[in-house]
Amino acid sequence: MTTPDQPPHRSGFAALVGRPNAGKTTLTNALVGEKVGIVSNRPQTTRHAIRGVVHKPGGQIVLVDTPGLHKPKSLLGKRLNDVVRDTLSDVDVIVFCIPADQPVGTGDQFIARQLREVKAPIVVVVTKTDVASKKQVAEQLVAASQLVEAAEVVPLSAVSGDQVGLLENLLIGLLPEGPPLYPEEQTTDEDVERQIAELVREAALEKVRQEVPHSLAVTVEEIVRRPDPKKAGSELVEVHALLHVERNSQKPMLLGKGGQIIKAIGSEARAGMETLLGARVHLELHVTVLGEWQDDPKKLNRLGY
Ligand SMILES: Nc1nc2c(ncn2[C@@H]2O[C@H](COP(=O)(O)OP(=O)(O)OP(=O)(O)O)[C@@H](O)[C@H]2O)c(=O)[nH]1
Ligand SMILES: [Mg+2]
Repeated sequence: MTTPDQPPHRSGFAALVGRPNAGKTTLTNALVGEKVGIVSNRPQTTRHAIRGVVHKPGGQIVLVDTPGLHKPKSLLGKRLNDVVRDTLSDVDVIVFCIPADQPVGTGDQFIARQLREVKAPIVVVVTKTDVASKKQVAEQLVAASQLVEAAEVVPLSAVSGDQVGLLENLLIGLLPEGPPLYPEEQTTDEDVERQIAELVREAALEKVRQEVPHSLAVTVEEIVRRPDPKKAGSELVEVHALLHVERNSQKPMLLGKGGQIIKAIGSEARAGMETLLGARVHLELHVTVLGEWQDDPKKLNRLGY
């Protein structure tokens, strides 16, 4: 119920779009206050639309983090762009992310053109202000405003948190009146299996040579939960995951000398899983070759893309 001195509750969907590496997922995680999506300095880290829910007394924002829009070089790339386009037609607000530390370029113009057909209001966010000079940020704000007709332009840093709260209030103000769409305790609709697979991919992305990240996909083959023999009343979760690469030559790049790299991937991913599950995790990783899967519709379907 609303009273005259209490503004109405608002709720709806806000899609984050921008070129690969713009900081969309980092911003999503900062707004939600929890890790809902994986982050890396490699482009095309995010490969599906991820919902993250922001709960505030005055409103609820359902963020939809999307893959970076780019000129596709493979069937996977085309599918990723389709995920973004499907999302755009169905949200109340668009958050167009443009990094402060990189010049506005053809990639941003390509996205701006896609946004011309969208009816929802656009908030332009200049991201990563913590690593840009004041002058750079000011210039970027001007360049960004010229790209699209924006309802608002906000410079912020998801890493330092500067202006993130301001964006949150602004987004709530742009949503329609309505009750919460998700229950208070829910922060994402990602299922545990996918989150586990993503943690493995995240741990791998920055540990391998440049060519591997694009060719890497992770599937979870089995999750077994049993009582933890070392801790009464707790669970021990056994996870079997497969890391798929496209070529035989990429296998040793992922394994490393004496298995060093895969070991490091395993221990980082396991730590993330233990935080996620609140239980001890035993993680088994295997590397396998799935030839040229990025351009094979059947293989893409099998991998969930
Ligand atoms: N310094 C700084 N780095 C940031 C900030 N936001 C993101 N980054 C870094 O930028 C890189 C890309 O961040 P992501 O959040 O994965 O970018 P994304 O737009 O989701 O990328 P894709 O999923 O590939 O489209 C990572 O190395 C982040 O740590 C920020 O506010 N400040
Ligand atoms: Mg991302």
